[in-house]
Amino acid sequence: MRHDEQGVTHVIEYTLALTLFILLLQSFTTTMEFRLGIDLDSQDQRYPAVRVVLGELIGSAGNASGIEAWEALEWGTGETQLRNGTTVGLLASDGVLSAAKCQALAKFPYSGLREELGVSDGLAIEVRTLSPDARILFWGGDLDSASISVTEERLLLLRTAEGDEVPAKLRVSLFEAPFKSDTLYLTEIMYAPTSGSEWVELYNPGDTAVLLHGWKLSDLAEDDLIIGDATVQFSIPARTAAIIAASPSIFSSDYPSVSYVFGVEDSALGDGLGDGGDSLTLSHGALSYTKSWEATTDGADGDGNSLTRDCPPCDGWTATTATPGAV
Ligand SMILES: [Ca+2]
Ligand SMILES: [Ca+2]
Repeated sequence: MRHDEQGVTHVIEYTLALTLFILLLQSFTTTMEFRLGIDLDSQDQRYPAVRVVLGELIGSAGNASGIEAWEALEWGTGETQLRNGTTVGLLASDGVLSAAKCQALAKFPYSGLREELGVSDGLAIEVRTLSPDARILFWGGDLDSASISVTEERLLLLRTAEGDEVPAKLRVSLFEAPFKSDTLYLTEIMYAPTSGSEWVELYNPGDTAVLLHGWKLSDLAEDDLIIGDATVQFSIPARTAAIIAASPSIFSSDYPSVSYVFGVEDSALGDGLGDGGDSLTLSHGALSYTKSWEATTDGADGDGNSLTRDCPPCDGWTATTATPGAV
């Protein structure tokens, strides 16, 4: 009997030892997978990638189709892009960051520049002066909502508009986060102009340019896609207001100082914005915002005023002096 009991004990001990061994092996394997997983993860790929982006941004003076003063160019869609053998060198000029080029970056649409730089992650670019500690430029996606981010910094000189050179920091981040949807606000409606063209104002509050492809204006009768002249870039730069006019040429001759003027598919916003009252919707895919008015209660009914939104995201609208292109 004792012999059998010993045998059972040995079997139990053996089983326990085997179980322990398998558990240890499993946990070791899991750890290895975890470690290998981290090594192969895109997180680690971001470290070299962010250095490549930094190098691209400051690696040369930049040259677009032979035009070196490209900071004056528009960067929506169109022929003038950085590809096809041209160098990126977006922010540098003679090895020094250029304030003008930093400003010009606000005209670059988000997807366009990421494509130029070969980035599939979220991308943010920031330039700060060191003393005083002040932000000169922020371009890119919403870093605050990033779950993972990799940042690389470089100390450089920034040449200001006045020609001074001050110490600054260029910071590039690649991150994983839901992309901030490109959002435009309807901010002003001239539905009953005393003369000239009906127009509406759209404002881009973001840090990157918004491409206008697929954005639509609709009144109660008709939908119109926003369209651009083939000779102009089809985007609204960061923190800029643009005008969509029934007749862009008439609007531009009335307001020559407004830089960003686009039209719609035909020569009317909807079927023409009703002078007595109407409803206007700005939409893109699932995004949609509608403003309705009655001339008798809301005003701006042919007296020279326009309906102006109290602030870009505000609910309130006021009949007041028209300020096309300014928010
Ligand atoms: Ca009208
Ligand atoms: Ca305005």
